[in-house]
Amino acid sequence: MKGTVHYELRDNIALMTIDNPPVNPLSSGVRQGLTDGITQALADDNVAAIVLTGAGRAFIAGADISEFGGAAEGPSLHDCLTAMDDASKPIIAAINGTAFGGGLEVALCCHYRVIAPSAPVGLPEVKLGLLPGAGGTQRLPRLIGAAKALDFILSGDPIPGPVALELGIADEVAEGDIVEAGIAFAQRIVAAGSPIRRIRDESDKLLEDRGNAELFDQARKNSARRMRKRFAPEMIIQCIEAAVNLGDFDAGMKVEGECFAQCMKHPQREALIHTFFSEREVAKIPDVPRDTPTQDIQQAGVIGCGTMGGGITMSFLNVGIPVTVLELDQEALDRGIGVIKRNYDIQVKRGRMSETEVDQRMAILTGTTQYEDLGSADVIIEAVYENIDVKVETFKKIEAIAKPGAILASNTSGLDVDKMGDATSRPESVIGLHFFSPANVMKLLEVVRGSKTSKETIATSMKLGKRLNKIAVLSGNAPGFIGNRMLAGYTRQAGEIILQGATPYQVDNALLKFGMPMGPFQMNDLVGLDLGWRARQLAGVNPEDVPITARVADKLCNMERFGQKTNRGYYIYPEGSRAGQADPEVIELVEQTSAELGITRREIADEEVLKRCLYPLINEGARILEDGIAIRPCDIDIVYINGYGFPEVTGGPMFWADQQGLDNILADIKKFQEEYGGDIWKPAPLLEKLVSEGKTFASLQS
Ligand code: 3H9
Repeated sequence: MKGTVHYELRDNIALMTIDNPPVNPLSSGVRQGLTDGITQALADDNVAAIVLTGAGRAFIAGADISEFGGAAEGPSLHDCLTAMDDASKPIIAAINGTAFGGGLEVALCCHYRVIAPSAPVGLPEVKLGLLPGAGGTQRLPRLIGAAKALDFILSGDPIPGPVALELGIADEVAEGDIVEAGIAFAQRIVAAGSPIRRIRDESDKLLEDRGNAELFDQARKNSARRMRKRFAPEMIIQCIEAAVNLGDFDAGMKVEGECFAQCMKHPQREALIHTFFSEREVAKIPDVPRDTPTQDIQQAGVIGCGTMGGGITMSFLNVGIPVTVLELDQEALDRGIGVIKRNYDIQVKRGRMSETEVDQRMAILTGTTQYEDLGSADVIIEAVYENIDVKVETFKKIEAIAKPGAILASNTSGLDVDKMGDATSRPESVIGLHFFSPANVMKLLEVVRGSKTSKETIATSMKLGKRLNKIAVLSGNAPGFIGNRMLAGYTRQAGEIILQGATPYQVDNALLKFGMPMGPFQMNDLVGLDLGWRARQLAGVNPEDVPITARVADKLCNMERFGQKTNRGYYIYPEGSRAGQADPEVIELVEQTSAELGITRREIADEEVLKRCLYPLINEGARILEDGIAIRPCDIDIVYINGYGFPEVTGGPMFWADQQGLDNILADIKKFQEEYGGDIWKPAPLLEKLVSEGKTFASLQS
């Protein structure tokens, strides 16, 4: 059994300490230990009260989610909690650190709660496609009222100790030694002969909202907006509604049990737990052990203060790392720094940041036009024009001024990191750090290892990613890395489909319904249609050599419709709005382009749109695994969820593919190969192998 609970006597108080490193989830051994400890304390006449705490940095991180779906050993959590709730001696939770999910539910089963100021408490189950299924949906509304419980459980966000006290979740905030504070609290309770407070028996707060249908309607509306396509929020609302309207605790627990079971069976639950573990798995690199030495990053240099450079700079400033940002001339520098300041001011206006915080960030930002000023930086990231010759020249300049051992990074989105490394005499220090736009917001950081990049450089970069509050995923060095290599097929298919009969709006809507935050044409409008058009013009590509899937975009650019930046692209954007409107002129342009190319247009079903856009991701993903560019399928999932908006509730493209059945996907890919031909529909050998062996991508995980 996993985990244990230490039991000791401190005078007349039984101290139980949960020990299941690193974060004390409620694994089988912990449940057993809790049950045994309570039994022992109740049987011992010398024990007047029980104090429960956690060893290390957490109180309890929740149920052990790695146990879900498997055969459960030891006592159930419910039996364990009932024993605590029914105990004839007071139990005091001394919340030393994180109390999440089942961990907070354990604390709510205790009769009193003393909390450390820094200890976060939360019920984050909704983020895993679940609900607090150990009485949380019934006890919390009894303690803090239904409205606050709805907000707390539906957001899943943690709150610190003092806020827990304010809300009524904790009875006391204790500075210093939390165990001593818990014991002192217990002794006071015993000395005063205070009655045991069982939340299950309270109902005053519930009565305030009995029959208040408006409260639950509003919660439904809010969660439909904030948690689009999620199954768990409705289940949570039903449980709290039951707590309020049924009144009887056991009847409410029955509803909670049924709703929890529905969540457990739902594919979203499996997908979201896959995502949770994958986000942690991607940090593990087989040939770069955890104890690989890393460098301390105290100062950063960023080259270029345009959209990407500015966003990267903000990512560092936001975590307190001073940045020197370089631009070619003073005018561009002033403009770039001005944009950074304006972005922060917007945050202040929206109430997300204080003026003081902005001042603190701006105070650690230095602008320069001289490369020498980057000489003391521990990491230098170039965010110059995406062209290999420009990048190589930039790396020569960086190498001339960078201090020995500094990390020399490129923000390239797909160019050869080795070519940049070879432009220097220290390719071991050169690495790709591919941020996603807007870089200060997007969670993904693709870390690209060149063939000579050292393990120290990789380990430092992965650690830096975490410090910047990003999820860093390691990619091999091949054109487009993981994300953009896969994206190429997706956007090309979207381009083909509109020439064959769909409109850009149909394609976008089909993908929106699937759960993408925006469709491929909305994305093109956001990024700017002119990027590809300008690159083709610079390269002198003849109009007849322009790929057919870029023809419509180029025509739009010839009409100066560059996308959102000009308020027109595939969509029309009314002044000041980012919500595009369909434009009949664009449909005409698409139809005209089909005619010019001799393509007969036909009805295309949304299902075909989806398959043709999404299956190239899977097929290319399989090739990326074969080539060793991504370490595991979950690395691809995390790239796609965090960098490209692939719906989190699907678990990412590779996990989703397993759930669809790889045999079904392969059969469709073969059908598309017959119909449309081209490399894109050549089945990846790995996909064929997995199907022939009856295996899934998940089988490659270990
Ligand atoms: C629940 O409670 C349901 C109940 O309501 C009803 C039941 C009937 N289980 O994140 P870290 C592992 S649902 C198993 O890197 P940090 C994690 O995988 C649960 N393992 O550390 C990692 O393993 P490894 C509700 C868990 O300090 C290691 O611990 N609770 C669990 O950055 C360290 O994790 C949650 O949703 C778990 N519950 O952050 C809380 N939690 O080292 C989920 C962690 O092998 N957990 N692990 O990669 C968290 O939010 C963060 O892990 C926490 C620590 C904030 C606790």
